[in-house]
Amino acid sequence: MDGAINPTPIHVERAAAREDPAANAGAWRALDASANRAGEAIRVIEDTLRFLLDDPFLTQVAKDLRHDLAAVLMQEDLCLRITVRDVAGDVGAGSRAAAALGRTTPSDLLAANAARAAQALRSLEEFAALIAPETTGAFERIRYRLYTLERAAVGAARAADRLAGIRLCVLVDGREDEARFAALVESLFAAGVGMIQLRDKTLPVPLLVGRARAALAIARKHAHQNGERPLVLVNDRADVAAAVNADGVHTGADDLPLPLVRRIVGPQTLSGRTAHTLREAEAAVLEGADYLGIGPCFPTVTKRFSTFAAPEFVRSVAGTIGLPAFAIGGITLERLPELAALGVSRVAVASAVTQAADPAAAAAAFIDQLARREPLAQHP
Ligand code: TZP
Ligand code: MG
Repeated sequence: MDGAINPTPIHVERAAAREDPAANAGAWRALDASANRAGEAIRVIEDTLRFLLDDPFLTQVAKDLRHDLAAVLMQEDLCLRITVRDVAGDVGAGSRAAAALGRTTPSDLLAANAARAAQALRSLEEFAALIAPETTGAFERIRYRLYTLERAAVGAARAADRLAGIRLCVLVDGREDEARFAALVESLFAAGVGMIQLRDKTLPVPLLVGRARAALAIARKHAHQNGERPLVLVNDRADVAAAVNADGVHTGADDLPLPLVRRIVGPQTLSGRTAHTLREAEAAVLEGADYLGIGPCFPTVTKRFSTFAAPEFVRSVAGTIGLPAFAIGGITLERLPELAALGVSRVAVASAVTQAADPAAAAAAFIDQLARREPLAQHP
């Protein structure tokens, strides 16, 4: 029969291409180029996380991805692709998009290289279908892992920027009435507090909304010339945070899962998460948290706990997680050196500030002592 009417079945062509690389040299060359591109792009992501963002955990995630890609590229004779490489004969070699390489920040680098890696992985998937169909699923899985890494990496870069310079978060309850609450918040912002978290487990929601709005109005009055102002976050209630347009929401294991928090508060609002173990901290990073609360470090009057964060846990989060992490629970001025020795540079404090005779002075003392620690790395 005529080949145009009854073409060779695809699976026969694929089998032929697989047995004889030359039979489908174009697909092999596309696969070879895509393999190189994907590996290069993931390497740039890894180096950005490693050298610009100092993020050991996400660097490891990128490295695992790169190694797993290399392992897939060794399967089913895919390493034969090098035999068809023809750099001199590549009609696309040397052409460059006009706006290429106009990258200025770590986020730009991460976004550009994640896009490049995703495109290359999609290309790998399509061309592998012609040569080694068994491997397409593996390329697809790597592409999905890349999307998760991208979200976490871009989020970590953004969080580092947004929380740069903020080392103290003060947890405030609703106080006896809004006037006293407003006076406390006003005095904290005047003392230089850059972040508060409204945490009141007993206040009815309408009153919580009122306190959050009041705090945001006070924060706006404390705007600096560059437009930055103190941040107001809401504990537990993503709905309240979204409704009042708060700067963020802080949740834990008993609250909504992080992806659902994000659905409620949208892309701009900071989403913080409490972690009690390194695994929880890593999961929160991969699920898109903007910062972590780690603890409880010490016994506290504010919340009852049966177990406390081991120093090794605090040290491991401080040493491996690049996302801003606030130690929490029973933290006093006197305990800061002990925490600093574990690598902690940010703390979240309630009673030591809000139950002090002079909360503003207590907050100022925390800010002062935390600022004496080595400055946080500033990203270009
Ligand atoms: N999560 C862990 S400890 C804690 C929370 C909300 C309470 C922190 O308050 P304090 O008074 O600084 O110990
Ligand atoms: Mg909670």
